[in-house]
Amino acid sequence: MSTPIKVAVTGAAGQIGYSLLFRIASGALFGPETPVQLRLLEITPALDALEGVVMELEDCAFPTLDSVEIGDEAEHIFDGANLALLIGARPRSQGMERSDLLEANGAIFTAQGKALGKVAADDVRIGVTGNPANTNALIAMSNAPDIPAERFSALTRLDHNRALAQLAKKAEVSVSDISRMTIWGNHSATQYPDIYHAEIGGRNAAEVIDDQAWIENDLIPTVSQRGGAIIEARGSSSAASAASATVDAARDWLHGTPEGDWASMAVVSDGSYGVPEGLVCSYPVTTTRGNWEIVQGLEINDFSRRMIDATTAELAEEREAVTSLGLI
Ligand code: NAX
Repeated sequence: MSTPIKVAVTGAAGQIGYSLLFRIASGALFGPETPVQLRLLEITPALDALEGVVMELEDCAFPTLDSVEIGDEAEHIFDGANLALLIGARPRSQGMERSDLLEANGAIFTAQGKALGKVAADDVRIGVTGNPANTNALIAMSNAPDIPAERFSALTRLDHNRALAQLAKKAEVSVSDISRMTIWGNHSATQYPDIYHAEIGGRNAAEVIDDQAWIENDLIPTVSQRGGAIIEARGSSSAASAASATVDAARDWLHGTPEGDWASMAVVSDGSYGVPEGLVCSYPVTTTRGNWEIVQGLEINDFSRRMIDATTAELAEEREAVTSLGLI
């Protein structure tokens, strides 16, 4: 067995946590030879429930689970973390304005960004799942100036996986026949699932499908509104699929995207593809050993341009809102 990896998870007693922790503890992220030390952060009232989750983790007797530490103090839980998965966030309650939501989450992600900056391991990578994920990542990143901005990302892998599944169904192929799917922009209703560069068995997916109406009226709304459809059907928001996407995203980030393929990840923009610099925007990226690079040189057609501009305009508005709240 190799040196244990410290994985911090926030919102650990929540729905996503309940799927995610068992995947990580069983070796789905680092394999059967790497022990994992889980460090779980919750708000004080949720610590009792978290104790119950810890009992269940113990009862699984996972050989790869080295230890579990729980608590409600970010600086204690993030101490030495090599990977921090920030899942816990304040959901929008009835009557809450968007600015109230940004402010409530701002308080969480400023504090967690500062704590990570103080105590996380030198090689820490931080993945934000809690919504509004892109802007929460921007807030955490801005409050941890000693951590390189490239170490932060927000989750758009669930949207990516949803788009893969829809395309596979339409083309009557397996998801494993599809490569180079892209989600651009914000993890929100404005996100843009782009299949103009995707490939099915090595052929251009948009050409194979040859149905622009399906792209505009079916694929894009189905993927961007999938979260709402799941809430309606299940009575609560997507959890297992979000946990699975969180594992996929972290695994690819740390271990690399497959040769010839890429992943969608919201990362800090360097201005590529006309996205304003500094926004945390979903891009097609390739990764190797914890580093990512935005895929360059893709031709952007007029339709894609409009879609990318709309979703990045929303990100820019969110940035303005959190700037005026003094959060970044
Ligand atoms: P739950 O409400 O089940 O769990 C959230 C947990 O976070 C709760 O246990 C709560 O006590 C905890 N929490 C709140 N504030 C905290 C803080 N300051 N420190 C530590 N823990 C804190 O939500 P769940 O279904 O697990 O979803 C978690 C987040 O993921 C939500 O913001 C949700 O909107 C977001 N999602 C993001 C997705 C994505 O693709 N980026 C998809 C799924 C999900 O909707």
